[in-house]
Amino acid sequence: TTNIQSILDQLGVKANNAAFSTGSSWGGDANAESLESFSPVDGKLIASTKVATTGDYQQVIETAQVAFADWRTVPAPKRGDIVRQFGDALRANKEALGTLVSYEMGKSLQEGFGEVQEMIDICDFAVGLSRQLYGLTMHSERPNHRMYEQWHPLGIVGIISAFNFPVAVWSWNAALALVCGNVCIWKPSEKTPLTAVACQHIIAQVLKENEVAEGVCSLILGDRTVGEVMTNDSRVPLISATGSTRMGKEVAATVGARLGKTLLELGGNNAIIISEHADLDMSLIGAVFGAVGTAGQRCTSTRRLIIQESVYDVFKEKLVKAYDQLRIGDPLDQNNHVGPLIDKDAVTAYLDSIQKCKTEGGNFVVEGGVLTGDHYSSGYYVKPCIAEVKNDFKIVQHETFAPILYLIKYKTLDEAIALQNGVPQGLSSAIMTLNLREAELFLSAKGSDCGIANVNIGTSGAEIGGAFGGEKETGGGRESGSDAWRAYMRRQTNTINYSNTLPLAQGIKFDL
Ligand code: UN1
Repeated sequence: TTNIQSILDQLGVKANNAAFSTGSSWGGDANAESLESFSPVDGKLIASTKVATTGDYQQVIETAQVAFADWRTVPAPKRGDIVRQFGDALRANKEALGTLVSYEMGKSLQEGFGEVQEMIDICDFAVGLSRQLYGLTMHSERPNHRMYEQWHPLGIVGIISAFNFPVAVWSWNAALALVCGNVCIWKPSEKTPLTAVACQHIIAQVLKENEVAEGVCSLILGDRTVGEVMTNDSRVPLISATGSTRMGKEVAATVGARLGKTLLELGGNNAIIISEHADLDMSLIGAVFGAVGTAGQRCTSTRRLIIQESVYDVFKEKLVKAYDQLRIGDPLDQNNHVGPLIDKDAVTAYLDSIQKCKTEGGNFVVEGGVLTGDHYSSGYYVKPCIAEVKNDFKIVQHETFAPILYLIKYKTLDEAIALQNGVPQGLSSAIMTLNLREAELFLSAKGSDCGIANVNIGTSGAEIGGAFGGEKETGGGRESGSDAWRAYMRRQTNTINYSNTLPLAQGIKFDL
């Protein structure tokens, strides 16, 4: 078995009064409320930290403001080089950090390592980007004038992350924000504070070696209260938040009221269309990994399968067989496919959704349930289950963060696309087909309305090189690859007159 204590030691994570960090320096009030982190793997207390006070927050924000004044003047490629070193430090700590992610969050070890790999990849991406923060040049309508645009940093970027990707989502934001010249304040999920503490140690060491001042990367621990203080603070021009649609609506309203910027990554209700022209064996892997990977707790998890009627029964049979072979248990044991849910509330939500689905007429072809016994001591291990439903069931319209897969039958592709789009969320989508016409229709303007649309790939496991995010109740934000960096910068249009007269635009005459 994995020695968690030695991993905590390697990552510098220990029980103390820490509630915040501005880099290498840590603080916290011994009398503040404790923030305890229990592992969903075995229910044991891993370590406890403190909840940050408003005073702690003020200290963090003031340090960040001072740091920004300097950091914005560091040439972008130099900032990129520091992010490159952060990527190297992550490579050196991949095994330890990936294991802690697996233990604190409950995802399989492979997925824990995969998450750290995403961090390394975004660092590499950001290094290249640090020399490519391009603006356009335009031709002025006036003689001897030049027009161009440039991109400047925004200032302090507040990052609110969720438990399910406790470290990668922060790094997507931080790596881009940093090369763009911003400073960051990270408020991680209160369910996974220790992986955040570990990341803070890793990045702080790199910043220190490069003599970067305190305040460029800060961490603030606590529950939603501290998050609310940050979203209300006009000294934070951009709030990037990942989590539920309910949380996102609150963040959008608060930040919108002060006309700040938000980057939102909220719920998904992702479907795979399985056509009669699909490679069914390939579809099976995509569907099962999408539905049960991370115990159904990815925002990209596959929640619905929309299956053509002529292959419906065959595919259903394949699914039932595959679910029969799933090994549920300790995620640190690489023989297992599925680990626990994050906590008791998640188990309650899972059971509640199953009940609601049955009440609405859902037919379970693979039954759910909570596992009990020595191997499941935390009480958070549940059985991935499958129900035949109608797309308009209330529960099917809702994102339950658990391994519940819904099956829906269709006749025509138009109908399948309407079903796939017929939910409030719009994150990820996929079609399994070997038919070119079907694939292209699905990707066309008449096709999927999601931010991510795949062909012959499942809904989860997006690469960092593309822009990640979705439409409708998913919040509209785009993170990581492509030109997502623009969200972390402000655009400035510059017009320069090098003539010896002052002609006005639009041909306006104004003589003195
Ligand atoms: C999330 O669930 O919040 O596409 C992020 C994926 C991962 C990221 C998921 N690369 O499944």
